[in-house]
Amino acid sequence: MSATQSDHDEVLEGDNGFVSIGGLARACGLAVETLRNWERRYGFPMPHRRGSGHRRYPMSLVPRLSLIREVIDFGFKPSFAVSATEDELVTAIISARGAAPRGRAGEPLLEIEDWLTLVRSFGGASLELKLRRSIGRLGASRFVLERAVPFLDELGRKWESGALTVAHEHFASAVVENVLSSVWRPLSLRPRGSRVVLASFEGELHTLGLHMAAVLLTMAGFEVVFLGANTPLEDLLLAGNEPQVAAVIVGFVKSSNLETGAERLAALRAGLEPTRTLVAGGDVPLLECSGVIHIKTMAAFESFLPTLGEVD
Ligand code: B12
Repeated sequence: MSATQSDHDEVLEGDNGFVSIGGLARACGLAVETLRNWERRYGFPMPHRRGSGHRRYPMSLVPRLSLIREVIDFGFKPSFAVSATEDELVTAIISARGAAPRGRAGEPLLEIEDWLTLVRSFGGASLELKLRRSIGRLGASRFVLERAVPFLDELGRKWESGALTVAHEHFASAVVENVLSSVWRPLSLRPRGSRVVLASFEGELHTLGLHMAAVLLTMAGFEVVFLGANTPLEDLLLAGNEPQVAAVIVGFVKSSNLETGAERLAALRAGLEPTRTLVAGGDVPLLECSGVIHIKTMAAFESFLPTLGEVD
């Protein structure tokens, strides 16, 4: 448990890094009443008290309380979750999700939980800094595969369940997009190989998968021509038939219109030079289309890259 608990009756001078019980409850997705109950029953989280008697909590409690809430959401008892160590909480979440941990058990989970805490408080600068540090530590490809994908997945789950709002989701995706493009854009200026065009079809606004693909492509030496979201078919054909283009890659997500998607893929294939590889990326039930390679995951995409044309 946190060391700050020992001096809980200290009268605090300022609010720097401290929040009210309501603020803490909002930041970790718990009810105010729950926090009061746990304080009575388990002695955690124990607040500092202001002169007025109001409770004040350090923000550093948020990641641990968020893990506790998640463990309880998976059906574990509060008596276990509140007194468990961080490792026990992480293990409980991993086993409940049935997910295989990578590297040191729970490390990605804790890191992602920390980022989600920053998303809840719209901590843009700190979130960006932490994502960049993670890239520095893991390298860009591993960051994409082992952090960015599960982070956005968790963000989507929390958005779907109402634990995070549209504002949080927009905010987080803008930060991720900025960080990813700041990795791949400079690399794309010094290509060692052919060009690859990336886009999604008209009506499709999800582009983070394309940015992740751009990171993997530029790390492998390709030059990326990024057309992004909402691209009309004729523009894709124009860019895709330019010289030096090895491939055109179209991204799909669960909400994409797959019927028009399949039609447009067929039209794109028919209009592209036969030498251009055409890839449909995304874990969606796309109809098979001759001459189109469907790649469902980022990990599979990374394995596919060496076949995409020689880059020294
Ligand atoms: C960020 C986001 C947005 C942002 C996008 C911002 C941006 N710049 O991209 C904005 C706010 C625009 C948005 C809008 C909407 N969204 Co949205 N969004 C998301 C979120 C949180 C992340 C999506 C994402 O980019 N993930 C990163 C990618 C890489 O992960 P992934 O999609 O799981 O992809 C995996 C594979 O498919 C594959 N892959 C994906 N793309 C590619 C590309 C290539 C080349 C390759 C090889 C592989 C590949 O790799 C990934 C893992 O290996 C998801 C939640 C989620 N869990 O996915 C919802 C989600 C996709 N959105 C959803 C919805 C409903 C919408 C809206 C319709 C909401 C609305 N009512 O307006 C609109 C649609 C707008 C439109 N016309 O396209 C739903 C779709 C549900 C469904 N089954 O239909 C989701 C799943 C959220 C949810 N759980 O409800 N969204």
